[in-house]
Amino acid sequence: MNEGIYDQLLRSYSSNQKSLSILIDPDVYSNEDRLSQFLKIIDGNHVNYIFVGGSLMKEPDINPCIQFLKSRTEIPIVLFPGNGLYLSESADAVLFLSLISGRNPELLIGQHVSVASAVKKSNIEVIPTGYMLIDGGRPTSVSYLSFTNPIPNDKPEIASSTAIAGELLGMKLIYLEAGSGAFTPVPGSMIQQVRKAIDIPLIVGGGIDNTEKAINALHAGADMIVVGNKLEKNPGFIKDVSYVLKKFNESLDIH
Ligand code: 1GP
Repeated sequence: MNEGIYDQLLRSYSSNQKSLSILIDPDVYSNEDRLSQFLKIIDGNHVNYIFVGGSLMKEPDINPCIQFLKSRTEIPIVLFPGNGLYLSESADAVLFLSLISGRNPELLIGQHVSVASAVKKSNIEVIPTGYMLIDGGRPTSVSYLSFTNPIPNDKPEIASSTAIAGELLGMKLIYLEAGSGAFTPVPGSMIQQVRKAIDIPLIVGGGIDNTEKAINALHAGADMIVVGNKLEKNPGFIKDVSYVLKKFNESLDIH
């Protein structure tokens, strides 16, 4: 039997091997030409996962996008739904996100109930994920659309307690999110504290738009970093960030 995505994540976590995911918004990469350009850009670089998702889903049928990607790349495709309403069985896994930093019942459990039967019936691997929004220095699409307050970025103890609660509730991943295009990414001190507090893999994303920020997140203990926006503006960034990741893993003696 093939190793599932979560097994891969656990394996990397146990061997302290860091991963890089690229987030693409299907509303931006909305046709085969754009998707082909994207695949050309990442080709030859070290990318572990492609996350697909966005806050506004203008095109609710993401099947064509996922199927196209699956036909052109071996990189696992993971759904990162901005809302609970889209699913593609062609993807390798879906992050079943509960926005545990917020107190909006729809995003804690409500939308999950609406899609639960369909998700359960599908063959897709489901990864329960505690999703935590951290103040990134300005309102982002996620904070606006989710009707939730992000955790202040100078309150690492709130973040770590929230992450522990997520783990105790059975979540298999914790995702610290500063929001796409955040001015400031999740601070290293917060990543460090959350990392120490939990025993499950930790994903960090939002506002990672230069190599220094990527290195900071990795040093602080992120098991995976996610980069989106910056690549839309500067595709060349993929080389820099994937090089940083490779060097980081090599420095930990992992090749
Ligand atoms: C994924 O929202 C992020 O967690 C992506 O953020 O677009 O700022 O890289 P950026």
